[in-house]
Amino acid sequence: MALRDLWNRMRGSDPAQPGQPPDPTPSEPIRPPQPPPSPPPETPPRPPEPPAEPPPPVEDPTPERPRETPPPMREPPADAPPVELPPPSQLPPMEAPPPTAEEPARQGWFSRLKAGLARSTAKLTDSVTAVFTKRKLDDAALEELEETLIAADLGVSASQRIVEGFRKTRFGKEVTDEEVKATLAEEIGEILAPVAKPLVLDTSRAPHVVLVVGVNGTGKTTTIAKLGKQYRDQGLRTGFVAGDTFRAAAVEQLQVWADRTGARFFPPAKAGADAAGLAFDALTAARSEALDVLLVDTAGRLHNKSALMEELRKVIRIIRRVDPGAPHSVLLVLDATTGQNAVQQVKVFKEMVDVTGLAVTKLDGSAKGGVVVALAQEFGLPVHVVGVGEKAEDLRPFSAREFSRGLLGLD
Ligand SMILES: Nc1nc2c(ncn2[C@@H]2O[C@H](COP(=O)(O)OP(=O)(O)OP(=O)(O)O)[C@@H](O)[C@H]2O)c(=O)[nH]1
Ligand SMILES: [Mg+2]
Repeated sequence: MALRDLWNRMRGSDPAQPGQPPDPTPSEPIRPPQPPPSPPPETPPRPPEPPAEPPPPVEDPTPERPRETPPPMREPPADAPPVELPPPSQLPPMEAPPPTAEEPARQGWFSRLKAGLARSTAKLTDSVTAVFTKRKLDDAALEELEETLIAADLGVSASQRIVEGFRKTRFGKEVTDEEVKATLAEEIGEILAPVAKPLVLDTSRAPHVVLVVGVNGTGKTTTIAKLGKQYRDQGLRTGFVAGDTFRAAAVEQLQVWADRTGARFFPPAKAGADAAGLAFDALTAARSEALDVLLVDTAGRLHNKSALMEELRKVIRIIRRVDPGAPHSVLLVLDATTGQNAVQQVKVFKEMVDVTGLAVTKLDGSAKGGVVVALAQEFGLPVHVVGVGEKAEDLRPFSAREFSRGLLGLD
């Protein structure tokens, strides 16, 4: 398929394209919230104040938006203790029901993950059961297994790899569907293990900047909201930048989440304001306020691929004038309901920006959770989090073992 066609399909201009959700109409808890009738202004008027750093030399042919008076700089208390993140393995990645002990908490998360993956599980295990009810693992059975895996969105390469694993260890033996499921979970777990890496924040960056990118409707803004809530619960000072400046609804959506999560909110001065200029101002302010993490929302839909590419690159170029190491993470958000289309999206975004990790959302609404395996096999990019529901605690850290066992419906 030509790249242009691919892009058109990805950005949803092709009405035949499945899985492209319409512009979200917010309603429920962690669905993009309905803005309150008259949202209280979050950002106080900006007093005139000299910028923390001299304005950067103009480098871009496209004019930046005139720089507004910078946002108010809240001085961090002089005696504020440095915020230290526990090692990633100890991060409580999700809000869970109050645990009475460590194990019940894990079970709570795991059962939510399993429930979220239920549709993917059914698709995969129904076929496995149909093929393997006490059957000899011969060439025909292996071929059927491979077809089942491909149909469950694991991708050709991962499916072949898994089937080869079966061939080496089980060929000629009689197997039951339960044995096949357990072995599948192991094989899938091995593919996923190298990519199961948490999004590690380096708060010494003050702030660690996460640029959140992805096609429209994949869950970027919701993921920012969920992460913001989790970070707040970890005691981190978090900022949201409403870089999808063209859509007032997108800015409002993020504003509501900022209010709810107590995040510092950086809105554009006006609709359609230059996203790079906004990001520059926000990062400048976030540094002077010593925020720990700055989550930058971006537009998913621009009129064409090169416009989106240019906007993302410009945001990166401009924020590097404030912090040459920024963005410290580029999180690509993918919607699992689009199945193999997610694979194409990674290819295209990798061409545009240096994607450092993935968030895969809507696994709960999808029978295509197997695509995570295809992504791991094909790109090896870290999968930081998966979304299995709309509540904050449904954004789960990605664990290879939990995910692979959950996908096969195993405990
Ligand atoms: N079921 C389910 N829905 C989700 C999940 N993540 C996001 N959503 C929903 O997906 C819809 C789109 O989410 P947004 O966060 O607005 O997506 P976006 O990428 O910011 O969209 P644009 O701003 O239009 O580019 C919303 O209705 C979300 O509630 C998830 O893990 N599970
Ligand atoms: Mg959005």
